[in-house]
Amino acid sequence: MKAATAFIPSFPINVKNQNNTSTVTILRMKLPLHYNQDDFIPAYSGIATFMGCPHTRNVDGVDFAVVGVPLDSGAASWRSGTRQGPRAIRENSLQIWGHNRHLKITPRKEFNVIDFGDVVLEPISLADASDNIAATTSFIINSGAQQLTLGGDHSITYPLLQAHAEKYGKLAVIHIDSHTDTYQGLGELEHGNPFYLAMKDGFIDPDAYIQVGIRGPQSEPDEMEEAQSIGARVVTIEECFALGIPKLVELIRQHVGDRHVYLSLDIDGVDPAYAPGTGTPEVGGFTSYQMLWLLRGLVGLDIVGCDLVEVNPLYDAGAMTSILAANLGFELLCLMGVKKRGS
Ligand SMILES: [Mn+2]
Repeated sequence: MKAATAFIPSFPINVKNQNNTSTVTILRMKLPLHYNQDDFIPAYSGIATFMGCPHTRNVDGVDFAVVGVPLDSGAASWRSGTRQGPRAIRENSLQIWGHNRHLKITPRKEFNVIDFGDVVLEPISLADASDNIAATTSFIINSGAQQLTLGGDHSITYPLLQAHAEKYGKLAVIHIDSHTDTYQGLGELEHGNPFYLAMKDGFIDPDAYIQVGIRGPQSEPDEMEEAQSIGARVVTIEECFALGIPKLVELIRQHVGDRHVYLSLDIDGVDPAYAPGTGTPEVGGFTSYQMLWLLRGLVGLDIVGCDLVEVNPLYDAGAMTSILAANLGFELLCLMGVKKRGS
């Protein structure tokens, strides 16, 4: 578990001019960023990877791989644009210097963390896109790395669960969202039914699936019952706020226990006052501060993989949603890091 290999040449560099007659020395910044001793460039400079992690497809010896899935499912129900999500999150992650004071971890210092880049997708075939997401994820996690996936709309969680269930067996799932995404009448995979299909296909342990933050006008009166009928413990936003974050965290922890957990975070679980850049915003949700503490409260759980979906930069304001998403992604990385470290 040593720091990732440099992708920036060592400094100082001597550069010859065209006639090979003289050299100029390029100096580096005096302090490294992102806890990477090779990362001597300003955060606003260079090509944006998640938290400045080296971009590589080589997963040998990698502890954590950040993977983008730039996808709008064809049946996106309202505002499309989540295909722009991974790039916006990466760009706004560069200000995250690297140490988590609350979880007491510095992931890039303690682990080999890479930005794998994006899954290669077929935009005109959701089925092909889904297959590619599952295959790429299997390639990464079967190497021993754990994956943090940046979406993309919520349809991507189906192949992500598929790949993780192939490795770990039926998964406990913590699903933070304003919508149940267990709609049964939609037919083929899209962003309203990934958890229904994943449950039907045996990827989720029905005794350990919890939905957190559910709210909004419903399309049918029995939406909650529909989710409950496949085993979901539906925690509405009213119940979340009545409990408060510490007791909510306790409820979630008890529901998943010591099983392998997959955590899926839809940014629309956060109130659109804090995260307007999303496809189907629902008012009356978590604040960004509550969401940070909800995640931190899950420390110690055996979280084997995570995704953060539905960021839509086209409807963002001042990049506030992407900045929040980048920070939530950092918290997810830290949760997995603390578990992997052993405390
Ligand atoms: Mn969702």
